[in-house]
Amino acid sequence: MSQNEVEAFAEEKLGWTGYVEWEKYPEKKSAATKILNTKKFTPIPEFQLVPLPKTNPILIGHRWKEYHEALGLKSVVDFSWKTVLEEKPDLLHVLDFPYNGETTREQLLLGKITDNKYHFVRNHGGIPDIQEDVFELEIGGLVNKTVKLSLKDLKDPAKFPQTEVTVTLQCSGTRRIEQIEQYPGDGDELINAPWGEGAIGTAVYRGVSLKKVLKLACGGVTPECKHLEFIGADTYFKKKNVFNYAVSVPFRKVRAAEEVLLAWEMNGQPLPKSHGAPLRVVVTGYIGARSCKWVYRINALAEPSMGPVQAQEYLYYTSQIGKQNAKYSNGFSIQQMPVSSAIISPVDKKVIVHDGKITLKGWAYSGGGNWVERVEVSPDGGSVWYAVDQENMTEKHYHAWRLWAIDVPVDAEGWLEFCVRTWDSSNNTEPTFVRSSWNWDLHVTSSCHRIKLYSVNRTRAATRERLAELAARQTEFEPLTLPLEYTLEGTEDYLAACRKYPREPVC
Ligand SMILES: Nc1nc2c(c(=O)[nH]1)N[C@H]1C(S)=C(S)[C@@H](COP(=O)(O)O)O[C@H]1N2
Ligand SMILES: [Mo]
Repeated sequence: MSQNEVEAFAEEKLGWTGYVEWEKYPEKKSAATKILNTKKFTPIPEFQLVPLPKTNPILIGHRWKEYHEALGLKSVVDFSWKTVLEEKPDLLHVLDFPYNGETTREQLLLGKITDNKYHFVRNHGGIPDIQEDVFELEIGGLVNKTVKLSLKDLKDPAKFPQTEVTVTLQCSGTRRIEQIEQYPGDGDELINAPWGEGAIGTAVYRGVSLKKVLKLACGGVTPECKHLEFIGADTYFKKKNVFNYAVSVPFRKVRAAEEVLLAWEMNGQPLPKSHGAPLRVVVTGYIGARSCKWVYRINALAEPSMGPVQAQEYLYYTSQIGKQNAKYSNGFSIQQMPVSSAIISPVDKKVIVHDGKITLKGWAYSGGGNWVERVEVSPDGGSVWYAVDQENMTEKHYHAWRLWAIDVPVDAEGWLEFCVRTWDSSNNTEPTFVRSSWNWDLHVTSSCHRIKLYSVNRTRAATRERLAELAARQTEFEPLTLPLEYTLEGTEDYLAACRKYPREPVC
């Protein structure tokens, strides 16, 4: 690439490192496409039909790093990783670039509010580095007055009333690994991250209501306005085309004052860079994708955004749709998050030695303005259900999850399947099996979360005896699959038992 071409994609403004404006310059977009079409890139990796590597980071985003490098944006890749190591050293690094980091089980259960250090991150591109004092938000399109607002303006309580809302953000890819394990689907160019149960987190966001900003700064929107589009400063690639991240939500949603915020503070701290500093959108009850980070422009539109993240992704297909017939128009656009839950402790395949009760813990959440009313756990795959006591659930919020814990009565021994289901304030509950709601893009895995535990019930005499024997021999029960080193029964006992109840029937 010539020096001129690299310079063509220079950063837009001083103090806005890592931000290249694409949406305003169609010629610049086609110049970038031309360059991308002349290059070869590392193929999209297979990660569904083969076991995931046991490395950390788990997956490496070679292709997206190369896309950035091809346009002279390698420094964005480097800055992103440096920021991750500073802000998120303890997450599970599911994909190194664009960065996708998952909250661990231990971190998830620490409390109702997720520490900023532990809150998951989902990126579609690099992390921009924008100075707060030069930052401006532009609001245009179908508004009565186009405006540019500095962060100082937005933060001035005399101009806009401020608000704090406790919000759970959930990526619609949360628990995707369960779909992948049963039936692989679209891998995506970006890599549809193989998330477990930790692409969810809860924080208190401080900011201003978008409804009020539109009213006070723009004199409202025009009657044709149906969607509000949010543009983020990161660069996004789709089939060799280049964009800024763009999504939209209906104006109906924005009209609820506490439901769409422009936020600069997270849990009492300045918004971290990985979460969208200096300003992000927070859309309550919607899939995480709509909560645009590094938002610098808002467009009032007559129709949903044509950005690929809005128009071509986050689509929910029927199980009849797949690689053979998927289009952008034949899946519906996922906006509100349905009710879902997960068992976080114990982990799948664990041996539990107990006295008739097993403790389970996890999260439960519902979007779309619904809240969690009841969490139920089954120790037998879904026939018998026990409800979690209200006192063992965190407080109810309109827009946040509830953490829960329960001691489930368990008499049976051996492998048992436990599952959880949640009922929300509209009496919605979860599909029974992964299969019931598998979809090609592997979104919204909201079916009952299932784990298998090996139950060893000490209240049973034979089990108590075996455990006492093991203790006397200073031998551990686990690993489960390792055979006992000593004989299971003496010859005399064996013969006595078999003679009392002979193995052969009588004639
Ligand atoms: N600008 C921009 N905003 C974005 C994204 C992105 O890649 N770029 N990712 C979205 C997705 S898919 C999710 S799930 C949430 C995650 O928010 P978090 O990283 O703050 O947890 O951010 C959303 N906002
Ligand atoms: Mo997401």
